[in-house]
Amino acid sequence: MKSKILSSGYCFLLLACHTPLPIDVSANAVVPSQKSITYQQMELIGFIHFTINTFTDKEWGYGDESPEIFNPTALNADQWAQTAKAAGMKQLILTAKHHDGFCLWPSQYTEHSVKHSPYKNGKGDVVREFVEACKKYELKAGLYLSPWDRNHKDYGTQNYISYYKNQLKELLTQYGEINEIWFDGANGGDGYYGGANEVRKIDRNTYYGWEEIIAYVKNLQPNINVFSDAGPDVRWIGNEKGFAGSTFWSTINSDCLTIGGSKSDYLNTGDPNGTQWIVGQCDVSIRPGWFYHADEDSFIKTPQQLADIYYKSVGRNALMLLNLPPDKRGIIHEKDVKSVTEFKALIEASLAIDVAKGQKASANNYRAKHPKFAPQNTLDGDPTTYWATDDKVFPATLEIDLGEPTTFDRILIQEPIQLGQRISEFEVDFMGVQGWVTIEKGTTIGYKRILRISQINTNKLRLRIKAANNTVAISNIGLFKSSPKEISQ
Ligand code: FUL
Repeated sequence: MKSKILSSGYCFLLLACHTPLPIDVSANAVVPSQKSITYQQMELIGFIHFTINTFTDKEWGYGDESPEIFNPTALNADQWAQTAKAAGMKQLILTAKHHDGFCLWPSQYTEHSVKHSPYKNGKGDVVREFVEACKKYELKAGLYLSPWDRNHKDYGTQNYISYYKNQLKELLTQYGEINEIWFDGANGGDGYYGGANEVRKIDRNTYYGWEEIIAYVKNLQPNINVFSDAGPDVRWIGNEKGFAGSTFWSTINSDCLTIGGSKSDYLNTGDPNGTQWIVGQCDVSIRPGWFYHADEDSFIKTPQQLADIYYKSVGRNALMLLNLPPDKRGIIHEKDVKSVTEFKALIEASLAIDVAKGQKASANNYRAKHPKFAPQNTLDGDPTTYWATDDKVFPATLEIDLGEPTTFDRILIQEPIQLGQRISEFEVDFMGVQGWVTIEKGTTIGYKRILRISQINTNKLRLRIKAANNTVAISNIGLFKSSPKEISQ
């Protein structure tokens, strides 16, 4: 009996030794919230710039435009949402109010709105139509409410701040769930201002009282994502071309940021020592302007140009926010629809077949030799599983054996960002006839990095991570051969 007990205890001990509980990879001090991860996973979202400017052929209205000018003949918010959905977008953001102050909804706080326009005899509400269309097509809805208002007589005084908050309250309480509020950085300057026709300057740091406005917004919609130059949830990328820096950290110090006054280079790269996680968003228009202008009908970005932007935004750890401005009819022009639809098809074709999937992965080290951290986890398509090394292993080397010579020119790499953003230097090699050849040297990876390399044919690929701010972890690697329709940039 005694020996039986002894031997079963021995067995248990043995088992415990063979499957030791691994010490988990420690998370960074700055990690994204689940809300930020879900936001980042949208990857591609859209902008709808539409207002009185569409009818005056301007980019910035002065604020003295008559609401009578706003007269779309065939407004169809379903067509906006349908186009966005077909293009693979997950969210749309509408300019509820641009700098000219005209409101696309019948605000009770101003007469400068759709209620004095011929549209539906003043009974229309474009914000409502927009939100309903988004719901119908299962898109998240976002709203742009310009902090600058060139129409309002009180702009520059505290009365205007109360007006602005009242408008936020209308937008965030009357239309159901709003996933994003977009605070633009342009503010102060000349305008109509209720007939004063003058220049009004404001102090960007103090005038709006952003901290209080943001708290007010979050109180109305606790799950909302607030966009601005300074976040707090989503931040501008520092240019309107749609390009994130080739080094791009989701971490940044918001103390160094001011809405309307942040350094664009800093926004464009982020900060490895940043104390906040603020998701990067790359805004860009499909046309030269943000609003529709008939004379730009032949300057619509091609599917190839849009694909290039996709690689420089989504492929660099940020989101792509593509503007599709409706025309005077109130629908997205056929040429824009064609281009964005073809762009979607192009990206889909380029990233359709992952030749690494199901192949063999090995590494110079994996944590405690435990399956939870095995290199094979990078090829399972599951973003929650990952390969991780023991602490302080540099370089950390992951090798993919493709079994036979295989052709590809796109390399997709992902970090498990729930642990933070870590990698700051990596290299990629392929097996050539005479041994390993380096084809890419890079810095950051983050949620997603897509590398465009010249086409290679090889049976082995190697990722060498040379530096990181914490233990190395990679959740996913994919190898693809791009569509011949895609012109490499
Ligand atoms: C800018 C604005 O001034 C443009 O008109 C546009 O709305 C763009 C997205 O943001 O700052």
